[in-house]
Amino acid sequence: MKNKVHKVEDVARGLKHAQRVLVMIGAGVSTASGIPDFRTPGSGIYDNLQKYDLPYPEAIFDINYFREKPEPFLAWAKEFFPGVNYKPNAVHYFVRLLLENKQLQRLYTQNIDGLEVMAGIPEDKIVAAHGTFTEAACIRCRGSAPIYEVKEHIMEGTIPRCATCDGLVKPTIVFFGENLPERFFLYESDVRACDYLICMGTSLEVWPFAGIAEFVPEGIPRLLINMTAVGSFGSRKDDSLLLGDLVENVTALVECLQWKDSLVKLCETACDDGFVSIESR
Ligand code: CNA
Repeated sequence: MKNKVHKVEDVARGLKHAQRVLVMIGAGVSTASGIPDFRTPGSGIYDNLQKYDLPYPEAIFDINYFREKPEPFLAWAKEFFPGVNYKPNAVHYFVRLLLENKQLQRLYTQNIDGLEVMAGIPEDKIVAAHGTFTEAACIRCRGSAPIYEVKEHIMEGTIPRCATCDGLVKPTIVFFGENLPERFFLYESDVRACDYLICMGTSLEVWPFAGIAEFVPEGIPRLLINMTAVGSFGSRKDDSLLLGDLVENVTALVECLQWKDSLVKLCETACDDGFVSIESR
């Protein structure tokens, strides 16, 4: 594994020539925006769920548990409802720069925070594999419900219910036990078409999302930028790993690609009170 941990300059040299970059990301990409991930010891959501008295951590996003006890998820959603407190960070804008450089084939995200769209990446370039907070539906009759009403309930601490059948309503983010959106299966052609894969900020514990990295054919360079090594990264000849803090590694990579000024400009557009720009890190 050690020999797979690359120098950022070498990674930049390879990435520069890529024309169809597939990017897959997880919750670690948004921690620099202030949204905790799932599994980082200490700060991750799973280590901070005692107040919800869950039988097991994943229960907060489990459809069967939600059916019985929606309150823990609704309390979490009140705190982390997208667009209320959070802004994209340098990692989201790095993907935007790949787009502007005409290198981005597609961005597959497990995140439900919508920060990719806020960073200016068009929706046809994004596959929100675990859904988003932009729509809501009844979990019993499947009828759609206005997301703004559901949001009002969440913010007021009341339980949203279906106007038709009185079933529970939730944002259409994908819970454990639910199917992924059909659009996710675009990955079958995307993995065959890409000439480079970048995977960032995910433990690769959740399937089938994690499988995208496996289905990329041998011989296609795969780059992992994450705190720790995950999945099978490091097992292939063409793998490289940049381990440690994502914003630091991405900023260093962007500098090598000579995109630093553009990144700073983009970050400044998101910058107002409370947002930490890359210049101040
Ligand atoms: P995870 O299992 O919590 O893994 C996160 C990974 O990111 C870990 O390997 C961390 O080491 C790494 N990481 C965290 N912070 C940093 C950092 N600053 N620098 C480098 N690496 C870092 O999260 P996954 O996304 O893999 O799990 C899949 C779940 C998480 C999906 O279903 C999401 O819906 C769900 N989730 C999403 C959000 C969000 O939308 N922002 C937040 C929390 C959970």
